[in-house]
Amino acid sequence: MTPWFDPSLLFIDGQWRACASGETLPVVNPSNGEDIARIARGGGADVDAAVKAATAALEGDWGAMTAAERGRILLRLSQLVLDNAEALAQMESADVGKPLTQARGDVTALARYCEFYGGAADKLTGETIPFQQGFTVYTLREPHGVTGHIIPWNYPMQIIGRSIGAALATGNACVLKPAEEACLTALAFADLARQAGLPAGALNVVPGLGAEAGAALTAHPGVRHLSFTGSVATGRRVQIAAAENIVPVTLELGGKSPQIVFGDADLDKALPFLVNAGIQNAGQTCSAGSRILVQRDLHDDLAARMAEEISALTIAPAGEDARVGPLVSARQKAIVEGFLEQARPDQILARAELPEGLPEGGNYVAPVLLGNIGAEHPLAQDEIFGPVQVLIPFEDEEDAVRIANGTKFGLVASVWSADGGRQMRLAKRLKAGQVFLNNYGAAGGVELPFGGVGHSGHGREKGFEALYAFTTLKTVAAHHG
Ligand code: TXE
Repeated sequence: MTPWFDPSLLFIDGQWRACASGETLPVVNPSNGEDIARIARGGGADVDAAVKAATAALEGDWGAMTAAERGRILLRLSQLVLDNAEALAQMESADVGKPLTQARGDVTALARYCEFYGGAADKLTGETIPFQQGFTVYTLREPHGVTGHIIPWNYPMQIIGRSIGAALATGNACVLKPAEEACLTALAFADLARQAGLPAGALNVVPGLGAEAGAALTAHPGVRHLSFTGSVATGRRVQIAAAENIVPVTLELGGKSPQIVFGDADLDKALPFLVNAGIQNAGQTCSAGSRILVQRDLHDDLAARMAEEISALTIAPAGEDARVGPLVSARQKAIVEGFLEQARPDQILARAELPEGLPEGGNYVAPVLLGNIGAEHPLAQDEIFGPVQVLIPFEDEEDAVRIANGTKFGLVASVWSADGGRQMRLAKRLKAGQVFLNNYGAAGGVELPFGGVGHSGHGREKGFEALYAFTTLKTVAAHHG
């Protein structure tokens, strides 16, 4: 895996350059702990240069483009992502420890975001508003200006696609701060955007630490919108920084999402989803289905069937493309293991086994199913962000809704039941930004608005909805008598 660009550089104003401090950070392969590259340790001066370049782009070629021209660039970018699919997948897999098949899925999603937003760019319209005699009133959807994007390490390409795709389609100029654990595909994406004809300054990428480059971006007065995906604690800081500059902010902060299984569910159909929603990307998924709520009569049967599935999971270095790879970092592994230390032996219902011969320095955690745990316990309340699910019994519909809604989060939820009326009732009552009926995740659904309530955040990304988030509405009232 050797990138075709120099990953130790920043991408600002359409050019590769060293960061102001000249310092770099290591890129560690999570599968074996080996250093595979260096990235720039960007800081305040670099963020400032990136915001200036973005501002200039808005005043220059980029700002002068029509919506259709912006759309065409995104469509070309989509094709370039597909042309480089295998290189991107290998790069991501080595960088964040994602099994290859899952990394390939992320590439496909990135291309699809560029395609969706490329196609949508010239479909976003304002409206005319009936008003008093002598007036014509209409609305204009305008870009915010310079937008700041702080991206986590769990699905870098997908989150870049949904955030940058929508921002560029609507004519914003972007400054992207990828997570320090996952910068390679962000830089590759910037280079492909350049090849697609994106004018200099419309997309700038400043790798670096959260407390340095990230904080500088959120505090910069030239940034007019912030979008952030990550932890609740950092999201809170981002929102406080946004408040200082009075800018809108979109926050996606993860969850503890319930998958609710009623006694009449089609278990054969549900089972693969129930397990996969917990172990995909080694459980490092904002919308992981980490709480499985099961109607009491079905509890033991489901526990046994899940245990069987979990013990059959394959675990290997990312390049070997098993079902489960390593966690992204030694730090994330320590967080997950810290949670698991809270579980008593009788609360571990099932655990996969780590195979012999895994590389010493890799961050492997065997998937676990927990049970015999009260719904209020931290293991059933907190986002663990590893391959850990908890099975919780419920009595009836009312009880299921109470437990499902009983965390501070509200990102997604699923209902497994044959009863159509119950599906509709729960779809309304569940506290979540997305509800899935007899499925989970809808394969990522680029077209489907996504975001949370409560501590899962606010604002919506994906689908057409993101185009509203990345624009501001101007009302024009013309008096012509
Ligand atoms: O997140 P952070 P971390 C959750 C998950 C995980 C925990 C910790 O529970 O265990 O967060 O992960 C940047 N100003 N999620 O520490 O800190 C940082 O550089 C501005 C859920 O990695 O939130 C990175 O780019 N930016 C989540 C991004 O914020 C700052 C995905 C995310 O890092 C900053 C990831 C600051 N002061 C973790 N500090 C999801 N919703 O999917 C850090 N950053």
